[in-house]
Amino acid sequence: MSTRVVIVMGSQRDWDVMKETGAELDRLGVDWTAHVSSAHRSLDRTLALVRDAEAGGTRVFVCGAGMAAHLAGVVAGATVRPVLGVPLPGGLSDGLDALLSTVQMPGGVPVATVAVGKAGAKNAAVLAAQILAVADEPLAAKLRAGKVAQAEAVGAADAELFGPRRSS
Ligand code: RP5
Repeated sequence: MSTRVVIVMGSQRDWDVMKETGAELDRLGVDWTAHVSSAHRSLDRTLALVRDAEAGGTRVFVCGAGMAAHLAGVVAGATVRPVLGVPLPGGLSDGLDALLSTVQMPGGVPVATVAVGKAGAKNAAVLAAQILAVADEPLAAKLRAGKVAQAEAVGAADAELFGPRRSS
């Protein structure tokens, strides 16, 4: 039995960003596991990992990689589950290389690509949860509560900076 979400990253150095995905999934109560497995350096291991996870019941893959970031695309080629790609900073233009490598997939092999870096890693977790929530009403309720909390935080920030709202 596999976790519903599997996070894969190309290098152990990617964990500093990709741990944001795990932290957000924890906040949402979604089970996950993470692995280091490179599309370039350990292709066979990556393919075996994806096939085993899918056979074990994994619903969504989140793949983080930097530079010539082919990991999400390779995983997408090996599964029919949704693949979310997180481009990681550090290469050319601090992640522009990874963004283009992750997002520019050929027709028929989609990778849902999120923002570069920590915001993207967090959003990949939220998006994975939204995919799961299509068939998980308690999780959908948590996501709705998260939206309400976000809106309240914006209102609180406005009030803190500029005082209570006055009607005109
Ligand atoms: C990518 O190359 C990895 O995802 C990592 O972001 C980048 C550099 O990897 P290391 O050489 O630091 O292991 O495949």
